[in-house]
Amino acid sequence: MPNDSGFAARTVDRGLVDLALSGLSRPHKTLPAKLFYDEEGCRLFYRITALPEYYLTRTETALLPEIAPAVMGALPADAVLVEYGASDETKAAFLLAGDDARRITAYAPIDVAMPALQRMRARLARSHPHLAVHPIAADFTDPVALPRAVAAMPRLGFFPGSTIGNLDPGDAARFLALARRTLGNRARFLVGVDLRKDPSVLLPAYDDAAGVTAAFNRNMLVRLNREAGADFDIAAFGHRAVWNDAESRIEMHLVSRKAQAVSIAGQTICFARGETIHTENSYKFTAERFTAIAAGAGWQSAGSWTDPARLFALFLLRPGGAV
Ligand code: AVJ
Repeated sequence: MPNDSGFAARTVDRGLVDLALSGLSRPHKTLPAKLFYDEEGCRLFYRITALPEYYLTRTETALLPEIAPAVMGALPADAVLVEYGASDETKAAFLLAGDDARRITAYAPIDVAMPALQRMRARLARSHPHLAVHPIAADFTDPVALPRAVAAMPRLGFFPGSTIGNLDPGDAARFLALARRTLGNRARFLVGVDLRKDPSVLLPAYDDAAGVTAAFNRNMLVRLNREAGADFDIAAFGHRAVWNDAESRIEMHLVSRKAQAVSIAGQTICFARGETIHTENSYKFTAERFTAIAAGAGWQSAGSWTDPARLFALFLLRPGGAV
């Protein structure tokens, strides 16, 4: 609808504007990693998972069918699989394929993107007709209420992909404690964790030769231009991946290639040449470190598995530990 000035009003997502401005007003500019995942960001992430340098998805996916019997065999009958950050059912399907898979009779995928959840439900109705699917549209770092239909069932939590590495240590501990409450006393929780390793392996995984990760990083600015009324000159920002050894994390930054000013919904943000926007942390864990964080959140280890090169690990947690 035309406004008073005669121009078509542009739809601006106020929440997104506030989120962007708050991060970009800090002395060290930041933007939250969850802003990566619009439709195009999800597409780019899928391309990342298939890159030769990005060993994470491939390694975890190879482990899942191997460990499924041990994970599923320990479950009580009539359990619900609760997946945190489930953009599709590919990984869950490995758990649902083994001999003991029928112990899982319900699946509650949690994700912020409702359209993806709906598509998933439609596919699962064909591929797993016996499974009751209860999509939950939510940010998994918020407290999640499980649907009444699954409330009485024992729960297997599933948090693959080392998405936990996106959370700062305090947030990771809080998330695990929240999941401990949501999943209850008869729970098991299977968590995928990327392991600490040589930066010569880590850095290319976050700065690939084909430039897909660079496009994924820059897409955040494309999104702000479209949805937050911003005017970023996309080509004026470079992609940089950094290994921060003291924090044990890969950082992704967008580097301003020149001194420039950007407007976001009418507010001006100035960049010096070389100044960066910190867009993501991806923490890498030792087994000891992950187990310690989990213990602090009320979980103890019920098993763990890794690939021969020790790139990636899956931890099966059960209630216990210090809390
Ligand atoms: C989806 C958070 C696990 O940190 O490896 C991939 C996201 N960022 N390449 C990761 C990501 C850059 C990914 N996680």
